[in-house]
Amino acid sequence: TNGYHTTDIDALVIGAGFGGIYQLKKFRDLGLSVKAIDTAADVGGTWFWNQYPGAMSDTEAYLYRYSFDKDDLLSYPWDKHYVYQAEVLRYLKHVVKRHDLRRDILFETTLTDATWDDEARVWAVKTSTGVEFRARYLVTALGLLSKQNFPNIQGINSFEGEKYHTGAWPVGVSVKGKRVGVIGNGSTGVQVITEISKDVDHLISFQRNPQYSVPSGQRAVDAGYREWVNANYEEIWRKAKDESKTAFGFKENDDRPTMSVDRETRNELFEAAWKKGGGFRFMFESFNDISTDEAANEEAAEFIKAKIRAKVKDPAKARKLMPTQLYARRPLCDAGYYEQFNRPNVEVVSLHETPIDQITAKGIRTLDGVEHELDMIIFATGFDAVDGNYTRIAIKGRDGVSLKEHWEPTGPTSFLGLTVTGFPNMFMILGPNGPFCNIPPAIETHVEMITDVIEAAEKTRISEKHNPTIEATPTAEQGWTDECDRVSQQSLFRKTASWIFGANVPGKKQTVMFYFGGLADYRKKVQEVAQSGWKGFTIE
Ligand code: FAD
Ligand code: NA7
Repeated sequence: TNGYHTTDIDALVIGAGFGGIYQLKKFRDLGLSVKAIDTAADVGGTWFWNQYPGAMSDTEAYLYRYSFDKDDLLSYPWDKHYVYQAEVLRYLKHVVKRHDLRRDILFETTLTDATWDDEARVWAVKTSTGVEFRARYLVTALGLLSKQNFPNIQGINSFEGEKYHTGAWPVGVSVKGKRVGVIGNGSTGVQVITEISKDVDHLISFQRNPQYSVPSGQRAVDAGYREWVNANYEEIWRKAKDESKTAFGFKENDDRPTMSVDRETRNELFEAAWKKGGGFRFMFESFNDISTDEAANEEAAEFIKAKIRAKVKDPAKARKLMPTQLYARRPLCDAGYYEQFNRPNVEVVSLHETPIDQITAKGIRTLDGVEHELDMIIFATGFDAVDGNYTRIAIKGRDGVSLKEHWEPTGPTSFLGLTVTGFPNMFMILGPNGPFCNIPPAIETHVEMITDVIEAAEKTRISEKHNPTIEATPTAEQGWTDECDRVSQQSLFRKTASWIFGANVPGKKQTVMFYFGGLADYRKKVQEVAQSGWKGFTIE
């Protein structure tokens, strides 16, 4: 009647990245009728969209994957310590094939509008292709780093060359022999600059705030290492999930403050971490207070700055690459980033010294009047993170209140990063205030909890006319929001503007977006909720 073709199903999953793929499988295992949809033309999520040169995971390969499929863990090959985009995409396609999931995924299909029907107790979900799903359960795996952030720079549309956002990188673009400008130098900017500098004619990195980056330690995997991983995989995952905060494959130091050792020892420990490689490792393995104590933070920052000074030969370039903020964003690592600036064809423009005036037909003009002529502009300007994909679509819960309206007064809130009061039977994978850590095990934790609570509710379903509802209580949502706020109080990340606290997009509310207590503690809380008979939820 409304022009839509209606399909009744038990569960609908939005998104076909790491989160959606696993949720689809779990629903199918539960015996529910289920479909997944994605705007993208194939599976992969992040790894479908981010095909820019150099795109790579900075979680080590052995932990940047699912843990649920034991046989696959032991047999699926990876030949480097960090996996590049193409390999992660290949892996996710392999998982989809292995579990025969593709037949239930609709691509190039976007959720535009979802409304809770309180009488029928179903979600009415409209899509861009004219299909309306009526689903008893709705799981949104929309991605926390998925909605691209384009800066609002004057003249952006007048540029006559090529322009791309790294998060929507078209396949087949070549930078060879071109004059390329890169705006942004976070994780993505660092990766793209490191990869393309050798190929371009000329590269200009436009940097607002220079970042701290440490070596990744990328290298080939030898057979002995892989054997060791395979022999210890169970234990490796147990430690990552249940004993670690970041789940990056090392034990965070819980009891050694930076200033508890003398300068020489301190530098030895920094040097050892630098040699091992890995951004999270550098920040969290040697000392317990780099991200919470300003004096400690400064010690780590000074160590990295000395490395930058030593690596970058031209003092003028080195000065522009020198960070001025706290070392308190998602820690970066690279495979030779600073070294690229020793190439004569690679320049850095400090946007603090010479801000962008406007983008012109020919390139980028800075306020000193210089017009930097370019063939291509790469926007490595990040994402409207965490809630960006939620607030741009119309999701309406009980009484017609939208998620956007629910979140407007306070910033995005949830119970456990999973559910929101007033939105029954809707679950987010890595919604606001989920754990801040390596993502695949966080996703598995979410998917498994969602599946378990739905399984419990399904047992109460007495007839087809009585659809159960699961809803977070207002007290539970408020309690979790307060807890996330409390736990993040000490973090220096909170004092440094970045996507982690919603501070990278102009006009966006700055607020707590993650649980900073670590994955192990998070999983304990989830287990307590399950064991208590789903305290915090009302199941009817
Ligand atoms: P995504 O992979 O983002 O998938 C979400 C999907 O939902 C997308 O395909 C999107 O098209 C779809 N979608 C969104 N809205 C709609 C809609 N309305 N209708 C239909 N479909 C929709 N994490 C780590 O832990 N370690 C790393 O090393 C790491 N490296 C990263 C590097 C890059 C360059 C980026 C961008 C992210 C990285 N991440 C990393 C984070 C990464 O996003 C997660 O690890 C993981 O891939 C997220 O999976 P997901 O399924 O939750 O979301
Ligand atoms: P980030 O970390 O948000 O970095 C974005 C970069 O873009 C950063 O250097 C920003 O400068 C810069 N930026 C953003 N807007 C502008 C404008 N208007 N002008 C100039 N420069 C701008 O995104 P990434 O994609 O690198 O990484 C996001 C996550 O994805 C990462 O943590 C991994 O988990 C994967 P700023 O520093 O804010 O001054």
